[in-house]
Amino acid sequence: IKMNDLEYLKSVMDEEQYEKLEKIDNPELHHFLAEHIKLLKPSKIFVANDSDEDELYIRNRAIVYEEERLLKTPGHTVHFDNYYDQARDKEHTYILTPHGEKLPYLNTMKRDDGLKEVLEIMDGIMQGKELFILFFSLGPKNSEFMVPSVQLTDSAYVAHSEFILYRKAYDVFTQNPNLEFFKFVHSEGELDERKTSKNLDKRRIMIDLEGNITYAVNTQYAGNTIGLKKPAFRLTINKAVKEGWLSEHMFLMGVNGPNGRVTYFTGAFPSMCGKTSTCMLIGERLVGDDLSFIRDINGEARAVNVEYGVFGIIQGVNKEDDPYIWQVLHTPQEIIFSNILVHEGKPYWNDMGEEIPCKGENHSGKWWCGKKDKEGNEIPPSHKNARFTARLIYFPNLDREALDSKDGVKLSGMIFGGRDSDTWPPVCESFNWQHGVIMKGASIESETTAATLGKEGVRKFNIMSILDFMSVHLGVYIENYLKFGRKLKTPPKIFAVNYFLKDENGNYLNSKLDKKVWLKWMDLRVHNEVDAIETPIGYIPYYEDLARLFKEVFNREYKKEDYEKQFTIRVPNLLAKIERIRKIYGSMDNIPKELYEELDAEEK
Ligand code: SPV
Ligand code: MN
Repeated sequence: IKMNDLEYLKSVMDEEQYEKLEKIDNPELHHFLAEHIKLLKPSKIFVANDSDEDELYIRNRAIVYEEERLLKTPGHTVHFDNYYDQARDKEHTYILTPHGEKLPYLNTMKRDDGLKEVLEIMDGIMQGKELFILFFSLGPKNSEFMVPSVQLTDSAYVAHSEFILYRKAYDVFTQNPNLEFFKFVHSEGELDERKTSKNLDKRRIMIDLEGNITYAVNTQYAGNTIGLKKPAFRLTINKAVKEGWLSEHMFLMGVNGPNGRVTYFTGAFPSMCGKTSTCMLIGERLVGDDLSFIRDINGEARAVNVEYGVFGIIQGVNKEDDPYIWQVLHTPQEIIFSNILVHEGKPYWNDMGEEIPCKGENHSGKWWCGKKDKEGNEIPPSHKNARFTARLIYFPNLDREALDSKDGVKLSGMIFGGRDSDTWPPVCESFNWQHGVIMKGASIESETTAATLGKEGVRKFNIMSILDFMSVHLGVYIENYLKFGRKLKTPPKIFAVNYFLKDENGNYLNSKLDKKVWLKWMDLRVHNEVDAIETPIGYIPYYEDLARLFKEVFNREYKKEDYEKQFTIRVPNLLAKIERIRKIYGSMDNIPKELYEELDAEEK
């Protein structure tokens, strides 16, 4: 007998779970679920609505299935990923294109081949497991920004993380018949005795732009598996380009100005180049630390945080430099620590500014000081990419109103940063939108750090710090940016910052906190409250303004000789950079002519 999708769902689910699906009038959803349940073959199915009860059920499942363990502080848990599964797997992440077209800098595969490969791996993969069906929204609910999403996963840890990181949206599905939505399918696959994914050779992340669906399999690391985070990001970049808005790898923050004025900025930085430390600056307002949607609403650029929580790097978080994160990590709230060291129920991580015990359990299993891995490398207390997962509402610096605003906040400035020891000044404002998009955003180069494999200090091209997640042709992406700015009455001002300039002896020219002064200067520029020096690369600050700001912010003297070293326009290095960028884009077709015009003008 041929059953329709709802009849099929009813036949494989408990009554109570089925009823939650029946309340949603959406044949496409029912079909998607039926097809994937037939494929994945879970032994049990749980559908979560927005109730506290269902959320608690998921949290408890993570403990029952031993994907998380309780720590001493109430609400705190720890999760471990496989030792070789603790960062994004770029090599096995594919953008599926109709005919396997190669796109510059993208890892692509022919759609049919990619789907066949991943669906074969996933066939029957949830036998003996419980499938969780979850509903969330990217961006504020019932707003112009909202992208409703459904996640399927057999990992209670992934499900739990999503309840911390996103806005629950089962109600959006019940209230809106035939809602369009994004689909994320994940299976952690077979687990080993430590409850970490075992078959890493069959780890795949497939991004199907045509179906607005992503698959992740045989991995637990959140950057691969949390559908709403980086898998979704590839889909939203594609959607934004098609619809004429921006989906960006950017923090969103408010800068406090005179007389209670708040000015909002987004910022894009490659990892370990100051993104989190900028949006968490003491005395300013946090809205989001990773992903922003930016839309044109009545001719104004408006921005929202896509997420509702933080999946942040924990290495180096200490009481003095990161008071807000430190406070969050030391209060009894729901927090998942991942790939850190646990000893007697307490979490420890590298460079936390406290004594770390020489034993415990960490991302490598049972751990002791001096332990080496298979490759002979000494294993530190925590993985360099160890993380915490926490709700934004617990951050004392959160701008809650901005986070919940359905119209987002008015975006006045965009900041692009990178790690650059010898070329860019610490802060520089572009002449206009086009100049900023091309010469600041599309020309980002950043030097590799010890955090990634390979040689340190090698410049790497990273357009808008988004290259790892790019899902469309770079020319199309740039074109969309240029068009977006033309629609705005007053486009946001675009700035480039560089916190990493060095002198001839290799010493940094700036201290870690100087960025606060650059931010205050950018705020004044947005409001036309200071003049600036016009240079061939854009506007730079006058010494007197910075000296005044250093005094105001830190009560510190800013030496003229330091200013001169930092803000010298390094002509030969800048010319060399223009040549490198021209070469990079020269190897691609269909790059907007404006890009070459800007490069030529600056060179001249
Ligand atoms: C990043 O690497 O940019 C992150 C962490 O935000 S991940 O979720 O792994 O992408
Ligand atoms: Mn990120």
